[in-house]
Amino acid sequence: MSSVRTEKEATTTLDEALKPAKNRDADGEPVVRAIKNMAEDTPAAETIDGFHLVIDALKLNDIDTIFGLPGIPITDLTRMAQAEGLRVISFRHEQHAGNAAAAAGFLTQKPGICLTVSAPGFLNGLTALANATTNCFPMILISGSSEREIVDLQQGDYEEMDQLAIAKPLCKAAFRVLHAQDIGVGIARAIRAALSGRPGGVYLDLPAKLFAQTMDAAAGKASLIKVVDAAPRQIPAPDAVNRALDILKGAKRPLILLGKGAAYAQADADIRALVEKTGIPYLPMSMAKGLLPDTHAQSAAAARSYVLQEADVVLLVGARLNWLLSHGKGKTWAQEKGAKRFIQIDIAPTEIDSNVAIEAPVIGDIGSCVAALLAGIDARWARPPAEWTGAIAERKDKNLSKMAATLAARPSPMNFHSALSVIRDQVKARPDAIVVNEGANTLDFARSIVDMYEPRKRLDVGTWGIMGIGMGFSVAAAVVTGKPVIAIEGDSAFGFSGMEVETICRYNLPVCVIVFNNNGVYRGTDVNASGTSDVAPTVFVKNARYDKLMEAFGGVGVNATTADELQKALAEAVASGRPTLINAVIDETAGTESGRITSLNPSTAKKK
Ligand code: FYN
Ligand code: ADP
Repeated sequence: MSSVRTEKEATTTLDEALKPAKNRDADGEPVVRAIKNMAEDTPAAETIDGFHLVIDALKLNDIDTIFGLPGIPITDLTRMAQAEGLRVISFRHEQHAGNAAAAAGFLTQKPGICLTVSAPGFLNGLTALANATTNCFPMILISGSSEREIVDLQQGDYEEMDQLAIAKPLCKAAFRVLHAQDIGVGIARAIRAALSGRPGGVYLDLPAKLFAQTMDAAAGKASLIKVVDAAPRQIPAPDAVNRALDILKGAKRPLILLGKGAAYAQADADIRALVEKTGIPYLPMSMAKGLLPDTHAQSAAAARSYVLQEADVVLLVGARLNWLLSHGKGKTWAQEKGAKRFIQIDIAPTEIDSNVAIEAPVIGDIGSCVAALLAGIDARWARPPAEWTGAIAERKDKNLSKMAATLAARPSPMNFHSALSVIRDQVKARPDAIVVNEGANTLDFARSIVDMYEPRKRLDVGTWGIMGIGMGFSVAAAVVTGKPVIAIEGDSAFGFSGMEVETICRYNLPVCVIVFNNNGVYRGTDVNASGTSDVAPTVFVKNARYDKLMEAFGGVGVNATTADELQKALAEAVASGRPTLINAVIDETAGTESGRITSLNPSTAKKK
């Protein structure tokens, strides 16, 4: 059976399937859908099809939103899911639907669902699935696929591809369901794999034929599984906790490093208590900003280099010693001065010693681990020496006042600092707003300039430093939280997902996109050394009006050439909740190659 025929067959049952009275079983539960054979005078035994088993299995597990893009063979699944009360957010490209699912997973601790068509749609979603896995965000990519018999014999089916095999190395787990009676198990396994242990991405392959399969409705209902305790608490071993406490107690210059795992864990009160009761200075990784307000006296963010070099004991909470932390080695950590001692809280035991020796691993979920450490901190706890906290405060104050002076300037045209100072003030006024941030310079400057005040309010390029998350993350943040979203976008970064402004307008989401327009990647001043008429590879159309894109779909577009114009437009956007795009015109000479990670760029690193 071809996938085209499958969808056609399914469509003949759609009108019937959409009748509300048949959406409930005798108990009024929205669990199974009965489809009757309309060709017969007497109704056949009540049956349920694959479409509805998928929908009901998701609903049974409290999944209320699907991000996706319809097409063969899942078009009817999107329609039926919507008819059954799921929120279906349709995108213009699967990568952004996938990014939305990943962000939703991070924000809610429920796996975000991305639904795509076969082969090309699946591949478009795969980047987001791999990125979610890399970032430890729980999501499930559900893709329709072509017929197994034809794919396996490589006979050239419509959108033929062995999707399961391709997905496997790029996610935590991958499953395929061939029979309607296994849909419940397939979805339960996908949910468990996404949420348990280190969260991540899961692929679920649903061949077209599955959707039209029918089975007895009662048996179908009985086959569904409500997942119990999908992310079980993992209590750390008492000796591991004591080992960590002993090292922490002996520290002269301790530091707590909070990562996005700590933000994901939703153990906000205990994490704050751990920091405040111990009195230890802390450094948030970018997506951990706001776990404690960035203005907190113990934040060492503005003395980053100093604390990384000088700390003698570092407690990592949901942060990996990967490239973002210079692998715990080298100049950044002044390792030549003598070994630093590391304590690491993580749910994944294999993360330990991945880059440097970890003297005290504390394995478990962050909530349980932090609570266990807290239990060992009593009134007799000796706070860190004033010499250490004082030295940090001194460096921090110096950096903060230098930054304050830079932010106060009002150059024309705007530079990154003057534009970001406006956004900083707006976020201070609306600390519940969610900031989405991508780019190179736009990312790096925004990270240190825009203070965050609440947990999980900052979504950015994450572990891979990936461009293209902007509009997908923004849509998810708005849909999942209902809060205003401020997307701070480099002009290059915005280009990866820019078409999704139509999605933002279509669902009338409270998203304000600010494009930092300096006419190119990094900046707009590169020249083509070959003498041909093409512009340099990093240069875009000069003076482009990104605001017109938003206007094209009925949103508000503003061209802001001064900080005052930007401030007014942003305040109006946040107050009104209307989809808005502000084209913030930035000096095209502003911006350095690759922002603050110039050293990773082989040629610029060599020149330095
Ligand atoms: C931080 N700083 C501040 C403040 N906050 N100064 C004043 N005021 C405030 N509020 C200081 C901080 O002490 C550092 O100075 C400096 O600003 C930068 O701090 P940041 O941003 O925290 O850290 P840094 O060194 O830039 O790098 C850390 C990083 C980060 C590697 C974790 O760069 C990062 O997340 N990079 C991701 C980059 C990425 O993915 N790019 C996308 C691809 S772009 P010093 O203490 O003096 O060092 C493709 O080209
Ligand atoms: P950052 O980029 O902010 O440094 P990372 O993504 O590198 O953060 O690290 C997040 C870490 O948090 C991962 O090693 C992951 O295993 C861990 N983690 C995620 N959720 C939990 C949790 N609930 N409990 C314990 N560890 C967690």
